[in-house]
Amino acid sequence: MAKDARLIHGRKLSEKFAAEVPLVEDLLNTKGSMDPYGDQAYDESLYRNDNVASGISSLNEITDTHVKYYRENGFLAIQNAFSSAQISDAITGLDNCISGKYPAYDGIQYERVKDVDPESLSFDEKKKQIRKLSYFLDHEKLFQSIIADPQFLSVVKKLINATPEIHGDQALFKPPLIGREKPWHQDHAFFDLPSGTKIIGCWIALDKATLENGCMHVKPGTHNEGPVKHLNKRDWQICDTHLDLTRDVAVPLNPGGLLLFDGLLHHGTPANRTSEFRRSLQFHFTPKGTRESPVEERIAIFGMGGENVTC
Ligand SMILES: O=C(O)CCC(=O)C(=O)O
Repeated sequence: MAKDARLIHGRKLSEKFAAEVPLVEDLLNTKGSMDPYGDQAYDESLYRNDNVASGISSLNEITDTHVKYYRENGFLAIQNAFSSAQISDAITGLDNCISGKYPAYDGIQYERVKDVDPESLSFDEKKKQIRKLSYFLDHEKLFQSIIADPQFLSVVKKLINATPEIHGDQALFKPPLIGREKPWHQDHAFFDLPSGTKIIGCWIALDKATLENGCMHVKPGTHNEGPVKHLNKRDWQICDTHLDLTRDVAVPLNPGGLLLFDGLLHHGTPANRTSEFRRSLQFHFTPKGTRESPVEERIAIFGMGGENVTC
């Protein structure tokens, strides 16, 4: 897959839109990049903990009822989707990418921590400053047991009702104490894909994802309400004052748990202020043969650059 075909958040925008959605421009004197937004204060009531999704217990339990549930709600949680061997391979694969085993690998993005060049730190200290890794599939084979898992792919195929093709690969670290909030958003707002493309996000817990350390929160049914305008605030996000917080459902997962969700579903994660990592993998799939669309189309649908915004 060509690197250009897989966009990460806010990248690859024409100059015209660079002021609205910042490019990850402030590259360090190293191979990594720095989070353009940083850890900003937010209202903690944007995330409720009183509605918690349970989901089904394994990939082979999926029935037509669950497919219907996904279509209506825009998400499905599967508690024991991947084995401990698959999860441990994935963690080793990420460690390999971080340790410099693949000299051409340059997909690390760090949390914005002042005055520290993370590349100068020891392996363990460096890991604690990583926000995310992208584009690792071209370098590391250890993820194959997950992304080529026939049961997993068969569930993805059922849910998007098409042969799936991978569009993006990321690992989201939410490191201890400094892992920042990812405000409410729709993933399609980050991808230059034609309107109406069936995108499915597959979020896989590598550590226990809890209410305390920043598990996923979703708003059931919002995927059926169309694209909404995003603005550039604490991230490329939905306006805080446009959110119906009564619809928030939290999705805690154990390692190996999987959240499948529609590219238009409103979702977000609070910050991690605990002393534990909350690492995850995130893959996006689209129907095979889906082609990119111009960035202008995406901005016309999702972006407003903050005009008439009161939040
Ligand atoms: O894992 C997270 O904290 C947020 C993931 C997410 O929603 C995203 O990157 O689009």
